[in-house]
Amino acid sequence: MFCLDKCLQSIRRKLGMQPTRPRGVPSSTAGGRRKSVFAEAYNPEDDDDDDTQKVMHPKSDIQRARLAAAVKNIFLFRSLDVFQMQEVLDAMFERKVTPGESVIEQGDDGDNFYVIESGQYSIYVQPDGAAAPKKVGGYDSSGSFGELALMYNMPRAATIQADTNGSLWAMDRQTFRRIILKNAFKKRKMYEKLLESVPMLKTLEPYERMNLADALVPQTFNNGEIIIEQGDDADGMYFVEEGTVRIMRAEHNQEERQVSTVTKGGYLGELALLTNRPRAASAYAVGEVRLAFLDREAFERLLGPCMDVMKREMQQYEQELRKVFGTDVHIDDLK
Ligand code: 1OR
Repeated sequence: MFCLDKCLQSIRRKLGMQPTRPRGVPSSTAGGRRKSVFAEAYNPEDDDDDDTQKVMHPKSDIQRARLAAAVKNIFLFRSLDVFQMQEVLDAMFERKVTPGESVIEQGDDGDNFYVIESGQYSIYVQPDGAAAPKKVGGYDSSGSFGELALMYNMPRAATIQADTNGSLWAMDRQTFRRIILKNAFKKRKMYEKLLESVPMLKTLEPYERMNLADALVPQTFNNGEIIIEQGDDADGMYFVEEGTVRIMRAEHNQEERQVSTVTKGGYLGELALLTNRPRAASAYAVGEVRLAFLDREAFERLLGPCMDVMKREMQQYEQELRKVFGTDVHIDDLK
């Protein structure tokens, strides 16, 4: 069982959100519309798929192909099995937007979740007491939004406005909660502690850390197993959830030597992504190791704010390498 109410309240607090009100009680009136907040508690254990009416929006083959392409890189869809994916695609419907159109208004109740097929969108947030909304970001032809209100039963946290013509795929609240929420909630809970314990990720907003949790994939390795092989092309990076990883490097085809170890809260595999070079060292599990894998595309999309920290830490690698190999080793020359 999840400690659900407590968990949700703590997540809302971290996001700086208002607490939920009982059903039907009006919430803030940003945007001038009447709003109420649904306060039904979510309990994944109570979910029963069988007696729920499945939503079906018929689509042409072309529309279906466009939709499948749009959802391909959506992190929240990653842990769905083929049947769940089928149901989700059936339930989604297209919404065309024009410049200036407001898709979501901060403070409203959550109705749909949206996946972007095309178009540019701005994100505005008006903090409590602020005179006007402030632009905090945007989307360009990809990504998704509108999950927070549906996930945590709170009013819309931001306003999303279309800046150009565009096409969105929407999913109703019930389908989102029945299929997507169950998986995503477990994952966000599972990775919440890990992501809070990684010092580098302190530079991320709580909201950005949650997106990161959606993108992570759990992996386990047994004692001695190779995680990364020196010279390989890089496909992603890892965060250490549990256990120790030994980093070994061979200079000029000689025997491997240990250059460092990485433990809980640390990370590895980012260097090749940052330098666009092959793996500079190998990594082995010491005992059983639990890792969270982040692929290259998600790394580029989500870890922008951490780049400076990672680059600073790269210089430490040079010092470690010099200690082990005694030569003047530069990260940029590593092969
Ligand atoms: P929602 O259902 O609350 C508005 O409806 C959506 O905007 C929200 O779900 C998110 O999908 C999306 N903080 C909160 N919501 C955001 C943010 C955001 N960015 C996009 N959304 N912040 C921007 C972080 C870069 C934090 C601002 C302090």
